[in-house]
Amino acid sequence: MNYNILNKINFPSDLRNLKKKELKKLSEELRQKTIETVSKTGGHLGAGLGVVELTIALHYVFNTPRDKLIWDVGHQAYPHKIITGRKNKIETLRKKNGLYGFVKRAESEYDPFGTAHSSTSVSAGLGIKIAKDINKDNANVICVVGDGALSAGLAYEGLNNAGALKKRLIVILNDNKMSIDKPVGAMSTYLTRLLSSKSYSSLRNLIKKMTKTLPNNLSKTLYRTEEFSKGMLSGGTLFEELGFYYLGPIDGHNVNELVSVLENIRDNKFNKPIFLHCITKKGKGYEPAEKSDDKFHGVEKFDIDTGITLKKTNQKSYSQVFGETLTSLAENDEKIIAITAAMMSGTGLKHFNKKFNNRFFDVGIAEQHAVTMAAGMATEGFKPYVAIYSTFLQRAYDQIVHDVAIQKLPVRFAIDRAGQVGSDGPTHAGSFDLTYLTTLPNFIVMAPSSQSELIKMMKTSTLIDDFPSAFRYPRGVGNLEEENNLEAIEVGKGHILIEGDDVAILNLGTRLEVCKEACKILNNKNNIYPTLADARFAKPIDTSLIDKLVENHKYLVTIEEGSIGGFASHVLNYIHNVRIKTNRVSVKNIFFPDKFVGHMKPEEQYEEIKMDTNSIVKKILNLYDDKIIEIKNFNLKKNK
Ligand SMILES: Cc1ncc(C[n+]2csc(CCOP(=O)(O)OP(=O)(O)O)c2C)c(N)n1
Repeated sequence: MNYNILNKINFPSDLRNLKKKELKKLSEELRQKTIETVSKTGGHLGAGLGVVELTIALHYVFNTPRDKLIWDVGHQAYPHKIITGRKNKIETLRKKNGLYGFVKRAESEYDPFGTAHSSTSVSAGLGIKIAKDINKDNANVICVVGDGALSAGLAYEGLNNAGALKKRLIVILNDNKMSIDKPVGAMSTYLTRLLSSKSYSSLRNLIKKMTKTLPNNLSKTLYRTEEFSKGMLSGGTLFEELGFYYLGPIDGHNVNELVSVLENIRDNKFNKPIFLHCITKKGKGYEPAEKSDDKFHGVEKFDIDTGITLKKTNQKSYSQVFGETLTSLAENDEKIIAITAAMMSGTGLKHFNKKFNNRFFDVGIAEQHAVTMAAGMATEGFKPYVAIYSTFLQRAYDQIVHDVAIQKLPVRFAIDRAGQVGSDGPTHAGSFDLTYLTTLPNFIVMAPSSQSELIKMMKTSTLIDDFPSAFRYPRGVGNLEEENNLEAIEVGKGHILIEGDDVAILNLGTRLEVCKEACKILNNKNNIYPTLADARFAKPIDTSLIDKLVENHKYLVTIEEGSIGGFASHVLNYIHNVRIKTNRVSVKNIFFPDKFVGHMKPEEQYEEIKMDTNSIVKKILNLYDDKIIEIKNFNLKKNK
């Protein structure tokens, strides 16, 4: 495609020089540019394609960056990035040092608030609006929120407060009738009802209602516009009850109509928040996306003509292994229930849903509710498995503490995307769950070092009926060695894999392979033979294993895929505060650094934070430092 118009647009100020009639053509070009970009970079596509017209209309009408525009989740913001000064960098999306795949304040003045976790936009926008009011700055604040994001409690907290405060906040509902999978819940049904509402046809009454409701000349202006005659206002009682002016539903792909409506909103001095309901299509304008089940929500690089993913692997992902194993376990245990918070496909639960639909619950983007609901089920003797990504589980921390841990309820947490997650970057990294879970009394926390270990831990978790338990596993694929081994392991016990000399590596999680490689290098190049142990449990820690490692080694190195305060802290606490007396060992803890790690490939991230094979080798050699020769002599007892 020739980007005749898009070539002239670098910033919204360029866009505002266009004639209205050029906007439709620009929409086509921007849509094509977005498809072309994501086919090369991978990332989120469907959501961006659904807001192309809205993006253009918003920047055309509002005075961004002075007016503040907040994209909820931020995964739909690629078209926004292209027309806000980042067109030339757009192919660096999600790559090391490139553009972020969500919205990041540091990236552009057009991004007033960072987003990636959903449903934050209304609260953030309201905060900005309140601050602007205090500063007597009348800039507009616009939040664009999806229908999926409206399943989260946080969105209502924001709407509720905005209505009460009567702030002139503009909330645009991007209603595409999709979350990642099909949206769930009563709100979703309500929005569908609004759309098919009979009041659509009784326009006269609506006009009357609007004339009464809206201040000054807004209703009159709207009345005149073409889009209004198609039925601007068709009810929206719930949002009106919350204190908003509700407008819509309108066609979110008719860019000229959008412009007229937004101009009306911009130019009228309404004295309470406004809620504009736009109907859009996820994946709009790209046939493979429109036809696919998930509307190309998140994709790898693909061939534009066919929409077929370029990168294929035969290996199973950890999520897949989790989903398949839970399905097998559920076959013999009718108490098992699976719960997801809007991530059925992402957590590998599609198959479980098909097979045990009555024991599968997708609660929508509602992590807090998922956890407390699971706690309720556990009181009735069920075995709820709450499958949530590490990063999203952060939102449910109070529920984990108050509803689960204090009551010692046997909720099982399947924590996906633990550790670094690659191109989704710091907003999605699973860095903290080891820390925030192991600090809780009554919790059992496991971290498999392989997919076979994950299966064993899942079997183990079915037997843990007196405590809450969690197992955390990474994004990506693994080598599944023992597919059907549903053998439980002993709670709180690790095991030694390689017996060695004076340095012991106590690994938790999937860095084990890297540790094995590091051992080989140390063996072959440095004549150092570490002991290598797999801790399996971050809580309770295996104190007899630690005793053994402490007593027989000069150095103990712990490794985990998480932040400070997790597994290592418990090991150190045991050595220094419980054992106290026999402490001859020097301990080195390897965990995530005290910084948010940027987006790049996972292997690049582990290299950057010095948890790759070579860095681990170096760290172990550094322990020996200049005493290496002395230690080698000291260790003659070993016969490697
Ligand atoms: C707290 C939280 N949970 C889960 C997700 C994963 N997630 C990203 S987008 C999305 C669907 C959002 O649906 P919607 O708001 O309708 O936007 P759409 O993708 O349809 O444009 C989900 C569940 C998230 N970003 N944040």
